[in-house]
Amino acid sequence: MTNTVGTAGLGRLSGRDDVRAAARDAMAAALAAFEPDAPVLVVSHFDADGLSAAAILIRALRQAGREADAFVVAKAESPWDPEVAARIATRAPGGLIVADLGTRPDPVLPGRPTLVIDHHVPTGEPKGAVTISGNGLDPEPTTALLAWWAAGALGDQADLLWLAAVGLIGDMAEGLDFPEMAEAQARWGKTALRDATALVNAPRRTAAADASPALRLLLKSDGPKRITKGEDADASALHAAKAEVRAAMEVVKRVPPAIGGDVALIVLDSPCQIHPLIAQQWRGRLKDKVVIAANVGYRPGWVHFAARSASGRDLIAFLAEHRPANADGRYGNGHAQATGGALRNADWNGFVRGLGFPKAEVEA
Ligand SMILES: [Mn+2]
Repeated sequence: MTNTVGTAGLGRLSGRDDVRAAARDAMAAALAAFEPDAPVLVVSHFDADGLSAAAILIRALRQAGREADAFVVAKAESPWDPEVAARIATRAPGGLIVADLGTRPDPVLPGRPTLVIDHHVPTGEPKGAVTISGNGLDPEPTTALLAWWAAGALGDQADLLWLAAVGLIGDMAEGLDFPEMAEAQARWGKTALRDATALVNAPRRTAAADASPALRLLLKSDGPKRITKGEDADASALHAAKAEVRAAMEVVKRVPPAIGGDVALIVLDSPCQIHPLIAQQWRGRLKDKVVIAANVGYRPGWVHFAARSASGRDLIAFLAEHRPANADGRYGNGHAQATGGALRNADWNGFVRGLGFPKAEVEA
């Protein structure tokens, strides 16, 4: 069954209520296809948006009497990696929800009923899945807000709205015109929501990238203050993660960009996922450049990089033009203004030679 409510479906709807109703209907259709007596497995990204989406879905499903569990991808993992998909399969889910991990044509577990919830630029229409894609909507919802809309199929989710706000803030969509954001700010407080988001986003940037304390807090908390003011081991882990990331940023903040044509390249060497933060910082200072922050220390044998631009240029198209032959599904996905990738060292060397930065080659 293919039932896409997304780039084609949602995007054509003009009224906001229609978009919300479409997300609820898609969720109901997906759940109807799931095996009723086996657990629902929510596979999600490990950032604030992905984790909040997972927490919303799991809490709403459990509240409705369904068994539901999480599978959060780890550092440098993708559920489309065969070994990761094999680990997902051992959980024997009756249905799979793939949240904030991209919208791809190939299924994670072929033949298993699947719901895709996502807002990145699709690379195809998921085969045999129900899809809720926010990509192309104006304003564009993040995965957590889409999940909250979808969870409306399971009953009233007013108490979980703060989680949708955490996802919006985490993906820098706080300023978009969503009435849900204003409602969450009024009920739980702007500062508490922002501080909780910063904490929830910290563990995935650390060298170990263990997002499980963040997810546990999102699953059990009644609001952001439980996270910001918490003193248990999970809350302490988030504060320690934030300190680790701050120290790693301190080390690399003076690394100067190399400029070549319309590209600015900053090469870092850190086990922490700080390259997106550095790209974001330089984006504001080099407004006419394609800013690429690359990290040669994130994962042995690979170079991970983040690309940002303030010029409005389509970076997914830019990366497609420079795509190395061996690049896999990690390369050049995401959003037109915020993308990136991961390349094996030898492929990275070809990529930077092509961009005119031979000095940025690494030992292959
Ligand atoms: Mn997201």
